[in-house]
Amino acid sequence: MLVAGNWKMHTNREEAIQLAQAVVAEVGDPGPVQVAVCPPFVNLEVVRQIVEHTPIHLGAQHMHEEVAGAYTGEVSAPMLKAVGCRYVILGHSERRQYFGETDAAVNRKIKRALQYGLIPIVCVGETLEERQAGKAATVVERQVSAALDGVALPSAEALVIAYEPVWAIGTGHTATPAQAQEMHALIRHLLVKQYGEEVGRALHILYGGSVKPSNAADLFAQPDVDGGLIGGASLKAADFAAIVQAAC
Ligand code: G2H
Repeated sequence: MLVAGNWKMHTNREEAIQLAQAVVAEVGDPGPVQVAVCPPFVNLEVVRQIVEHTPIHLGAQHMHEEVAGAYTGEVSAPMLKAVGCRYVILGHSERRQYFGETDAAVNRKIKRALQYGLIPIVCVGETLEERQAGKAATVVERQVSAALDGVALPSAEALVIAYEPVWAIGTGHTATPAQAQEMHALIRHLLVKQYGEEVGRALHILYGGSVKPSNAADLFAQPDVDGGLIGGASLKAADFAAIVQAAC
């Protein structure tokens, strides 16, 4: 199980310090559950100082596919690695929607992240329009296949998929456990096809989209749901800790 908090564009420096300290205190020892927080770039360093030597891992929300160069405003895989990141979220629907991130770009970023020993948390998910048109499975299948095209994995721990239906993100409308399981099973099938039974079954598939303490346990109880990518609820340490607890 893996529970990762995506802080998005929230927390100034002081708020990030306080939230990270509270997460460390509230989560305590999560046992076998892996836990990560993904603050904004500018707060990675202060959060690293708080979470290092604790069970909480550090992740970033985005990265550029090139290693260095004239890309104003961007941050690269070796930079994230050097600041202590273990994870990097790639292809979040907000990046796809507002910043034009394509399946092909996500694919290149995954390869770069793996090259630098970062674990990509690769987000996929359909929009409401696509779901209503009966295209949810086709869209997710396309996103997963394109993202993983030519991607070799050294182990099942090297990469994570997050299924985040766009209609459930920050809207309060969570997918039902059955809806989540249906899509996770499809993703599992694709992973097994590409990486074989052992790795395909062991890869983590997270659910994301309005996960809260009240719905986490039911979602995590689904056979192919291996944890969650948590947005809004990760900004309250007690809620985040309760969600981690639901994964234990
Ligand atoms: C989906 C999720 C975290 P929220 O974006 O990635 O956000 O939990 O606020 O829906």
